[in-house]
Amino acid sequence: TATVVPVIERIETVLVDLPTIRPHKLSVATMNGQTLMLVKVHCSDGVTGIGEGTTIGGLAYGGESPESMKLAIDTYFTPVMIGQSATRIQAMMARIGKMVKENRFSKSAIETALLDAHGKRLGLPVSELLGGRRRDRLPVAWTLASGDTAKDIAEAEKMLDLRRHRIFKLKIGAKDIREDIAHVAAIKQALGERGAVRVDVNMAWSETEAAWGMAALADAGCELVEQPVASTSALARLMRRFPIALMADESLTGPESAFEIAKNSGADVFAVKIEQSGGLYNVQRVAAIGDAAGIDLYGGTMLEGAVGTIASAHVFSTFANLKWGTELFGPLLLTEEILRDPLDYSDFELTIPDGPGLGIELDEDRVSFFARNGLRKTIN
Ligand code: MUC
Ligand code: MG
Repeated sequence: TATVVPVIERIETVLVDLPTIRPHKLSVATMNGQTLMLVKVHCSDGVTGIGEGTTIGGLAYGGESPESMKLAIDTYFTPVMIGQSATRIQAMMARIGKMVKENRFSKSAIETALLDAHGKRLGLPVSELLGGRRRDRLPVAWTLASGDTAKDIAEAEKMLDLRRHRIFKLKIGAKDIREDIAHVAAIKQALGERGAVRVDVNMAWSETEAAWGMAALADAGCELVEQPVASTSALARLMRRFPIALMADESLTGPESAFEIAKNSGADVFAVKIEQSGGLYNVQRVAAIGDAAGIDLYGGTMLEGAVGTIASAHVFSTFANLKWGTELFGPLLLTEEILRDPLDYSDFELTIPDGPGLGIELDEDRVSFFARNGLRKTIN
């Protein structure tokens, strides 16, 4: 008998607004909360997959917002997907790509939901659909971004005591460069060898500021600087001039940009993100380019909630090399738990779930409770 291929029947989206544990201050925006755009893909075999999209500070970071992702999926993705095979995920992403040119974050959310559904259908974790995990746990960095040096030191000490994090990423670039360097130096001095210190400038510096700043950061004991400048050619010019690793983040928007950066020797490290790359398969393409070019990998975040974080964890677990660990702490920045069973963050690492699909289950009551007004009915 012929196999009956499950098809996509229905797609739902919802915005979920959650508070953060404290204001999160980046050079581009201060976040007091995070909005999760959750998507559910219902298939004809009764299987449902979940995906998530987030941004940082609404439209402050890039071209998509949670609201625009919802609109794009409801209006443009859904008609292209309904009635199509639920199991041919790469063909589906190519089909969507023809109708939707940009919208990488929305594509990541949809691809996550398709992979979650397919994993549930086959009884396999998403990591196994992607070639198989090489590790069950991932080191997780914490971002210090309260805007206050003493508060940041106290927060880092707490994380060390809890054995939750020992890699700290400091958000700088909003203040005067000398003040920022003094802030980094004070934190590194307080932590010593107990904690690694890295910084993310989120493109705030000019090339001259970056040249001065990178030398000073290296002296302060900072081991890595993330996207000090916006321009990719400036990044390339800053390479190898200072004893500090240079990481590309905003410049890395998928395989094509990965290839360009690699070709121009434009980074020591890639901050790989499922949303920036436009999905999990694209993340694997970016990782392959990094590996081929001798560029180290780091598992980045768009401060996703549990769904996007665990989708990221599954694909990062398949990397051959993950030299700089991950920053998959997004759920820990939120005051509210939306999973039935909370994630396991312990001993400085996150455990990647081993159940089918993403291996997590939403607490639907809590999701409905925090759903944006008027949309509460659409998720179930
Ligand atoms: C970014 O630019 O890397 C990741 C951690 C964090 O605190 O903000 C992000 C975004
Ligand atoms: Mg960054």
